[in-house]
Amino acid sequence: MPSALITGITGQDGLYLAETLLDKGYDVHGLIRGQNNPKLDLVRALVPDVRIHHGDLTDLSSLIRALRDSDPQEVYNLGAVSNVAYSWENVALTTDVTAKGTLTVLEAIRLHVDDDLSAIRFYQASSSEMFGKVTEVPQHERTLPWPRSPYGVSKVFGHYMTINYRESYGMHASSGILFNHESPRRGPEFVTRKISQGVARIKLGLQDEIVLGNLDVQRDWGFAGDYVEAMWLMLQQPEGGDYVIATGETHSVRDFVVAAFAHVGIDDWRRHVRQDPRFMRPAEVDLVVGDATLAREVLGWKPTVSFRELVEMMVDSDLEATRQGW
Ligand code: NAP
Ligand code: F7E
Repeated sequence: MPSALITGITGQDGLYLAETLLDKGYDVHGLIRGQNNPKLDLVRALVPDVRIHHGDLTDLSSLIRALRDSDPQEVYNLGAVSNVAYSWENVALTTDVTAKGTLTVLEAIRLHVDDDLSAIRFYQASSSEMFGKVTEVPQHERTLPWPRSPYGVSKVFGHYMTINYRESYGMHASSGILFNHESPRRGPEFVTRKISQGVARIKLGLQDEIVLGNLDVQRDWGFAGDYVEAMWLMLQQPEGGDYVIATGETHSVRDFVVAAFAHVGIDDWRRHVRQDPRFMRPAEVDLVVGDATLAREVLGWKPTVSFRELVEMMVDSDLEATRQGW
């Protein structure tokens, strides 16, 4: 039975990836941080077969211990301070976890496997945020990065460290440059879930308005369940590589708002949306759209959920959760 260790198991992608790997017959191990992590119960409820290891991306010895105890053939580094707005307010923490944390995992693997770096295949969760102020449209694997946030800068560091370990040590290290992917499990601090939760509550008469920042920005939004399959496919290739994972379609935050309200039969969405500079960013990523040709040709990967299906899935899930009082 192949074995995999996932950092960031409590996050949106960690949970979907754990389910995917368990379905494929893997022995799945997850790294959990903190002495009383509130999301541990969620992990135990959704993926009870995952074996838990305690550790932190900023703590090298905890990572070496997790590797020793799980003895994985594959390591998926999904752990990060992943909220872009928060990364300006916590620059040092973001750098420690999202940038240096990646290097710490790579070093832990190097120390754990001694000189046989082919023993472990490594996946790094890179991001379209690296493209920031885009230098070309659409963005592909060789598009010049121009990050616009401490989070984006940290991801650029992790991305190139991953490439460097592949080139320096011949490690099977891959980097998935994933564009925004969402789901009913998305944290409510991200705009899509904030909208789907807000629309559900407005529909059920529990709230009047949603307060948002910039409605004009455009993102390439896909479904997280599709994107974790791409992570696994990367590690099944004969050699490590870098792949853009995206739908190739772009929509504005306003499009998401309109589609979400329309789905619950509310046409006059303007009555329920207020803009507040509090949710504007010091530097914005105005438009990202990915070219996933390489992933389609080499990995045989393509998205299966459309923008409209994604919006409806998230709103329906939040309607159900709100009705049930979850
Ligand atoms: P998420 O829901 O925010 O999950 C982040 C995970 O990182 C959580 O499990 C969190 O644990 C963990 N973490 C935070 N600090 C840590 C530390 N010091 N040590 C160990 N773990 C730590 O993020 P996601 O959406 O699943 O994304 C997964 C990865 O893909 C992240 O690296 C993200 O930056 C990257 N990414 C995401 C997207 C997207 O659209 N979702 C796109 C591109 C790249 P706690 O629960 O304990 O906080
Ligand atoms: O913002 C605008 C905001 O926070 C999307 C992370 O997973 O994807 C994610 O980062 C856009 C931004 O995601 C609100 O200004 C308007 O332009 O949902 P978000 P993100 O910043 O794109 C990338 C690929 C990652 O790698 C990250 O880890 O929406 N926006 N009003 C708002 N955003 C938020 N959060 N809240 C608002 O009220």
